[in-house]
Amino acid sequence: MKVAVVGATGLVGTVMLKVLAERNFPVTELIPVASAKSKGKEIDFKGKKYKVVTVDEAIAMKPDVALFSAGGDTSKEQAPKFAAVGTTVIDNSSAWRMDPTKKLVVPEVNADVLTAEDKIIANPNCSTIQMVVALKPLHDEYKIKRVVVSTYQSVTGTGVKAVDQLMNERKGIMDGPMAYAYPIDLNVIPQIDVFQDNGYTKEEMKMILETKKIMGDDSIRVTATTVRIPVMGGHSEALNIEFENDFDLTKVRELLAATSGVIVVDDPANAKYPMPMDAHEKDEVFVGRIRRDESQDNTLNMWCVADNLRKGAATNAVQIAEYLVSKGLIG
Ligand code: 2RA
Repeated sequence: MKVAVVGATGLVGTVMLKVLAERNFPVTELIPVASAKSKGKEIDFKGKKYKVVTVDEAIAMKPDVALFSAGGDTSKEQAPKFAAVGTTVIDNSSAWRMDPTKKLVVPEVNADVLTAEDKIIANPNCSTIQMVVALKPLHDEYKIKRVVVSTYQSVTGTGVKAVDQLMNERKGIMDGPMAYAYPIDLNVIPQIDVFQDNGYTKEEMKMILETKKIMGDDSIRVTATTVRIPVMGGHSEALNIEFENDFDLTKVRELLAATSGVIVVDDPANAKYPMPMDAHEKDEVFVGRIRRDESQDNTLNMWCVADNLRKGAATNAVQIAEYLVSKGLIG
């Protein structure tokens, strides 16, 4: 299968290549795509060298599938051109997520919405992906009324410039290039992306709106506070989940443990709970600190951690492609 990775030299694009190789996705020809300034740059994929090409060159090569992580503007402009030559696009930007004609997919939750007609498929926001993987089995069993989520997000979600800012600040270099308005080392920033008129940031609105679409249930009420923290390994989230019905804690743990893509790490007596350093470079969603909210009936508290570059972006996109192949919808 001819596979293009658009944004192949970026943080997520690099992980997409790694995941494609690790999962032995049936790539017969890789087409690494980046901006003109990276044209000709050599990419090593499964022991073979490939040269970076431009978007126009990649379109002319008519890939079977194109994984995009190149920003919303590039996706808006270029994804339809790939689709027009028969390519199935799986886009990691926010460009298409809330488009009513496009599917927004986390395979463990709603892969069944996909059809052969879907030529541009949206990969959800990283902080949304890990949350809905954990919510899905509980929603199916107890029906979720409302979710209150607070996030603790890795600087890798912003990109290389943010990682460099953190590493510089940790070395005492406080006048280097800034990805954020403030120092991030020894600090937290309660703003991810820009503020909307309602006082919420775009990141918070993504979690609120994307969750409803992926879960296929507009009745689920969500509110979010998203926070940037000086961490590398992944995003962490504190979830407070109110159900229509009461639940049994043992059954909750069993449901989560039985869910594909979820690992329960929940042994507080022995200080066992999920942490970014354990989730880093893994593809699962790790849940722990599972406990009843004693302040409100039918309500659960839970802690959820995942590598935002992997399950939160690259791996989810590759899993969508794998699903399409397995159902004969591409290739
Ligand atoms: C972030 N979820 O963490 C956003 C985009 N990756 O910055």
